[in-house]
Amino acid sequence: PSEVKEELLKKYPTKVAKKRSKSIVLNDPDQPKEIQANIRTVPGIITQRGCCYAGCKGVVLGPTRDILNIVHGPIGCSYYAWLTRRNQTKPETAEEANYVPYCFSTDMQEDHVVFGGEKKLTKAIEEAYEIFKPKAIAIHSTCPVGLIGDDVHAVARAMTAKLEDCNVFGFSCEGYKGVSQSAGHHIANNGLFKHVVGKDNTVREGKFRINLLGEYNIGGDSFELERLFEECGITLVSTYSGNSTYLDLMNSHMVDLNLVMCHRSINYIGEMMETKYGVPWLKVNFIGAESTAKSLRKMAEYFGDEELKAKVEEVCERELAKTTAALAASKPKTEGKLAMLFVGGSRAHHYQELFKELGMKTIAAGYEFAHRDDYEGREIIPNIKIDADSKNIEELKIKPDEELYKPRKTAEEIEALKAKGVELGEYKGMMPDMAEHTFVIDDISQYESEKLIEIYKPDVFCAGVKEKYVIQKMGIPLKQLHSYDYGGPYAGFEGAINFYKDIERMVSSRIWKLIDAPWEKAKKEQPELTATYV
Ligand code: CFM
Ligand code: HCA
Repeated sequence: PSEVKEELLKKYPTKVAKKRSKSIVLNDPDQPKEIQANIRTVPGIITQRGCCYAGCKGVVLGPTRDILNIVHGPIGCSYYAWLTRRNQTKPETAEEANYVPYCFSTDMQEDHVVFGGEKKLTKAIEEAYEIFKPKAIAIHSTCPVGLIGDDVHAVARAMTAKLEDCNVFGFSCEGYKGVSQSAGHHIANNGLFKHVVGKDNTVREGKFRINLLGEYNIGGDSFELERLFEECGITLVSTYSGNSTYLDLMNSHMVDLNLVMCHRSINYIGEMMETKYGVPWLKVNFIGAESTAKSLRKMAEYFGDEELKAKVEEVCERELAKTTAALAASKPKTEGKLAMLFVGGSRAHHYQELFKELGMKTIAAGYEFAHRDDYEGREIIPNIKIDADSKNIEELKIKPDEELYKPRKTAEEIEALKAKGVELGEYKGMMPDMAEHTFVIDDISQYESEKLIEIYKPDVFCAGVKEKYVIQKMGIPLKQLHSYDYGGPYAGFEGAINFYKDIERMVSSRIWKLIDAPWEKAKKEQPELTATYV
């Protein structure tokens, strides 16, 4: 494996190789576990990353159906992100507001860049309000807005004062803020916490009230989880933010537990809600049948109610019988195969569970933009160096709420839960779950991906749409773990069954090996050209 690392770095200029070297770690008990993450990509390298605006508007805010998201910027920023993330939503009545299918943009032009875009933004808000009468409007700034200095927050304040019963708030989530989507998550978390959470203090019905943080309903994942909570007798107040509504988010501090799926994108809300209101959070993983059962059981243990525990047990046993049968059908074809996973910030960890169930080994994995704690565990947070790029992102100072702060568990109860394996406010990261002698690579480049593929010839490579076609042309099936390639859901028990079937098909097909990539074809047909063109 150390030769593999050398091979990945060999072609880089010395300085680049030195830098990339710290982001490529062999998961080995004798090697230091520290990985370099959340730093700028070397210019010129083909990265998988997106931008801050994508993390704020596309990821965190986008899935809430009745917050009207206006993108302040050139039309391309909005158009490119229009419905591409596959976050589904299901209004409860035909009349209920749903802005998810729409694309709202100020369509900034050159003269706005020269003379300012605040007037145009004000007009866009007025127009949207006139037509839709939304309860909330969020403004998302893209790169030029920050460069020319439009004050979207002043516009938002003025419009909140002017419009009747409409909360307008802005996000300074210009694409270049921070080094990746991750900055946008943080900005979105801060904005939601400042402008939305805590605005509705109604105590909702239900004995066991929770939120599900960091689950965005891609391909219908949240629907499957909602089904499970309902069957177990759990009241889901809000999901952040799959299939969510503005009202649910405003009420979300009134729960007794936050479950955290995607730690990277939403841990800030979990932490802030705990500090201000006393709601603890529990890391879960609903990807994989066994992980789903384990997560549900932990949740039941947290509430400690015997009836709930029995109900959860009943649901798990019934569902596990189905997933076990499905697995028995797929596993003979998947067992022993190799997978590589390079996705944003959580799925590269969570989906290893599904591959384990299929008997497949994850030989290399990494995140596009996660931080060291998502790799190494939260205990290293105090050791993370805060660089200038991170300092750029506001850290909210949160204090306990004078009326509503109420710790949900005593210190003794928290200790007792820990002894039972239910550790609150903890995430141990991806590395401890990976096998020895596997590679962990942060912000992998296209070049490094290609080298890894040449060396290991994995049976499936998991990444996004930018990687998909290049890698398939290398003869390797690529499973999109962002959009699910138009499939899913993959969460929960039903999701596991869908995943087993889809992966079984992908690793059994020889189609990609039978097709020559255009450059291979050219080499065969006109060998004399290869020196120049290939
Ligand atoms: Fe969390 Fe996500 Fe992910 Fe993410 Fe994303 Fe996504 Fe992703 Mo694409 S919130 S970090 S910023 S699990 S959009 S639903 S698939 S990169 S691994
Ligand atoms: C984003 C969204 C994305 C992109 C997916 C991809 C998603 O980061 O802006 O690269 O295929 O999940 O839609 O991560």
